[in-house]
Amino acid sequence: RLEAVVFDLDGVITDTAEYHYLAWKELADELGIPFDRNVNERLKGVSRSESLDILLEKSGRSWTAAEKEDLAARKNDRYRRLIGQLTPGDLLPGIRELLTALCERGIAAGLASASHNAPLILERLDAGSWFQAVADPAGVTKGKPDPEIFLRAAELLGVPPENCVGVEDAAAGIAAINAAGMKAVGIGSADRLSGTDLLLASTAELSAERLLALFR
Ligand code: G16
Ligand code: MG
Repeated sequence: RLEAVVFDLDGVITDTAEYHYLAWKELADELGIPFDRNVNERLKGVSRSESLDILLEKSGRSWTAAEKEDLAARKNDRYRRLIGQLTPGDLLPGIRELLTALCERGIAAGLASASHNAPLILERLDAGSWFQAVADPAGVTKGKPDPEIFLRAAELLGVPPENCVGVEDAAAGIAAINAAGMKAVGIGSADRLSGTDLLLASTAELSAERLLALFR
């Protein structure tokens, strides 16, 4: 029985990847490190510190923990300034309709994002009231593909994972949903995402009916 839907944020609720890219790019340019949208693809769903490690791979030197902390903080300041521009119009297609339909049917919604900025983003999107639980990545020790953040969201919702659907746009996220024992809905194409119970090209194709059908 479908009791709850647990969503990824970036790439599912809204598209913050471009803002992450712009903020990382400005830092990379300052440091003289090559960085482009292809490298940015590797940062999707990956934590801030792991993203920095990927960016610094091409720097040809090693960095102390304190230096890395400073660089990550600089990127985050820029990123937060950029996401300040988000408005409810930046919800991805079909998301408002889906969240409204779930709410009407008494199906809970939870968030399982690696982003420490998720509360600010939900506020900017005016989407906070739709979510009964937002898992805090600060309290999670292992990132996706580990199931921890999805399990944490289900626990906060008080729903067993087998009665949840997880929605993700990244391969590591689909792996995390499967490892959590939830039904996995992928947003994207089959060449990037495998192991989904339902694969949709875009969030516009999501509907409460389609998610309910996974349990029939
Ligand atoms: C998101 C993005 C990642 C980002 C991560 C951490 O994950 O996809 O690119 O590095 O959050 O974000 P922050 O620096 O804001 O803590 P998700 O899980 O929402 O796809
Ligand atoms: Mg994502």
